[in-house]
This record gives sequence, structure tokens and C-alpha cells, in this order.
Amino acid sequence: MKALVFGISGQDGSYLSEHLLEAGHEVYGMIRRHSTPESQHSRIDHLNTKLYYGDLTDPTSIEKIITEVRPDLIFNLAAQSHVRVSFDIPQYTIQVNALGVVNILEAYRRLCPEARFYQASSSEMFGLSVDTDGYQREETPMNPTSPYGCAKVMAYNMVRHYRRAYGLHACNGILFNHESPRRGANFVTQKVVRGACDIKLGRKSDIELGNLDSYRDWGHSKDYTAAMLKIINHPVPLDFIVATGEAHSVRDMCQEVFSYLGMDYRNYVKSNQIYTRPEELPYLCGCSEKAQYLLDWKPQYRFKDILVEMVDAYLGSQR
Ligand code: NAP
Ligand code: G4F
Repeated sequence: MKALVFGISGQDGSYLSEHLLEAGHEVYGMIRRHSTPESQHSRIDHLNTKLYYGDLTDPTSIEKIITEVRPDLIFNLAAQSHVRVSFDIPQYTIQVNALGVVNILEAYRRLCPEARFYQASSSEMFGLSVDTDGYQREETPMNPTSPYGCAKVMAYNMVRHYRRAYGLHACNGILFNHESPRRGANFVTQKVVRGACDIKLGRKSDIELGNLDSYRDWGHSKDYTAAMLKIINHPVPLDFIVATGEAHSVRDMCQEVFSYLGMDYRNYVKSNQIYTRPEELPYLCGCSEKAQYLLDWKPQYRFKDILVEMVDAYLGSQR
């Protein structure tokens, strides 16, 4: 089987490619032109993949890759994936995260409708909605609080529309936050992990954060990319929540990371308004019963294990 991964150079693209290669698939991916190509493939350098230049905003590049590869499986993980940044560049975020997905869907529908398609949807789509028992589910209404969330809702709906209208095997994974040592440095877990380690190593005196009282349901990218494979391999194209079902505050996360390093976060974490968002999303906690029941998926990593792995990996890379 040939798998084509948009967003292959990202955190999830790298773990997903590992799972695909282990399953015996050939892996192809789209990358963008960077001015620093030497660091562009750092997450996937160890993998045997074939890469093509392109961009989700450039339909011709998508058509060219699909025509050349003739994929059996298409994963769209490509996105402007930073929620805070989406407030600064809303139009661009929508061009990539919403219209870019339509560009893929159109090429898929016309060139390889027999293939299967997976879209990286997000818990950010729920925004302020939460069921009365404190969980978000597949049926929970979507009430997004960011340009990123709004764009993801549009993409999610377009995938469902193409599934119904054209009979495509197209599905959405609605993933809650997931982290790993390969997480980008400006997401909160990695920022806290690297900041705390740098303080421990005497390189820094403090770190500045925004809202410490928001709650997120944090899992591990390795577990969540394994779920992507189960979702696309399910005989019926459906949409699934992927989550741990446990919510922790940013403050709890700081406490875990600093105490693992033998420090009290209250002495080092400072507040800076530039990291708060024009509209905050205070609480996310997913119920993944449908995935557990239909896909036999459940997360292997616990909250604390993820943070410990991230700290150990960063300290190891500094020796
Ligand atoms: P990430 O590390 O930021 O990776 C994003 C990938 O998309 C990178 O390979 C990036 O390439 C590529 N990309 C960005 N803009 C592009 C464009 N215009 N054309 C082509 N490629 C483009 O994100 P991630 O954490 O792996 O997340 C993967 C997907 O899941 C994203 O769609 C994200 O929105 C979604 N998601 C993530 C989470 C999470 O907690 N991680 C949760 C729910 C949903 P460059 O290297 O060139 O920038
Ligand atoms: O790590 P974050 O930036 O992740 P966020 O905004 O929840 O988005 C991530 O998860 C989504 C799924 O729910 C994905 F769709 C999306 O692509 C991305 O992967 O922020 C987490 C929380 C937020 O409440 C934020 O306000 O941490 C809070 N926070 C507090 N101080 C901070 C900071 N976030 C960042 N990035 N930087 C801070 O200094």
C-alpha cells in the first residue's frame, strides 16, 4: 500500500510515518520549500520516505503529487497548527487549514476516489461547548473560539460533505492535545519542559506564560498517530474522538515538570499577557469511548510519563 502524508515533517507526520513503515507501507510526503532545508527534515531523517515539494495552498502541487504517487491512503496532517498564532494571521490560517483541505479533497475526488482519506481535526473545534458531565464527544456542538478552530470546523464539515456527496472513504480524527519530545518549542508543554530544564542547567532564570488556569486533555503523539491508522483502516468511514479522558491545568503541568527537576514552579513561572489569547478556551476533556469500542484503541501513555519523556529527551540532547 502507498500512503501519502501531507504534513509529514511535523510532530505527528513523523510518528505516523513510523507506524506506516512498520505496517509495511510505502510512505510519500509533501514538504514545503524552507530557507533552512538542513533542519527541515530533522523529525523524519531516520525514515525511508519519498518527499515532494508543494504547499496546501497550491492545488497544482497537490494534483501533481497525487497523480505521481497514486496513493491508497491519504493523511492530511498539514496545518498552521498554532492556535495563538492564528489570531495574528487569520486569513492565512483559513487558507491553509480550511481551503487547503478543500484543495486536497477536490484532487482526491477527481484523481483517486478509491483511496481512503484521513483529516486531522481538532478538539479546538468544540471551543466553549462541553457536555453536562464534563466531556466533549463526537456529538457535542462545535463552538470554536479561534480562527484556527473555525478553519478546522470548516475542514471537518467539508470532509463529511465529500463522504456523503461522493461516497468517499473520508474520515476525521478529532484529536485532543498530544505532545512528545518532537513537539514544537512554542506549544506550552515543550515551552515549560525546555524552560525548566534551562533553568536547572543555569541558563535561564524564569519563563513567561499566559493563562495557567486553562485545562487540556494531554496525550502522546505516538498513541494518537496509532489511532489515525485504526481510523483509516476501519471498514466504515466515520469520525472519532481521540483523547485520554483526563484534564489537567497548565499550572498542574508546570508543577509536574518543575518538581521532577527538584524545583518549585512558583519561583520561576512569570505571567506575560502577550501569551494570552483574545478569546480563551478554558477547558477540553474528551470521551473516546467510540474509538475504544469500535477500534479497540486506548492510550498507553499517562500524563506524567509524557512529561518525563520530554524532560529526559531534552536533557539528553543537551549533553
Ligand atoms: P506540526 O508539528 O505543526 O506539523 C504541521 C505540519 O504541516 C508540518 O509538517 C508543516 O510543515 C506542515 N504545513 C504547514 N503549513 C503547510 C502548508 N501550507 N502546506 C503544506 N504543509 C504545511 O503539527 P502536529 O502537532 O504534527 O499536528 C498535525 C495536525 O494535527 C495539524 O493539522 C494540527 O492542526 C492537528 N492537530 C494537532 C493536535 C496536537 O495536539 N498536536 C491536536 C489536534 C489536531 P513545515 O515544517 O514546513 O512547517
Ligand atoms: O500548547 P498550546 O499552544 O496548545 P492549544 O492552543 O491547546 O492547541 C494545540 O492543541 C489543539 C487541540 O486541542 C490542536 F488542535 C492545536 O493544533 C495545538 O496542537 O496551549 C495549551 C494551553 C492554552 O490554553 C494556552 O492558553 O496553554 C495555555 N498557555 C499558557 N501559556 C500557553 C502559554 N500556550 C502557549 N503556546 N504558550 C504559552 O506561553
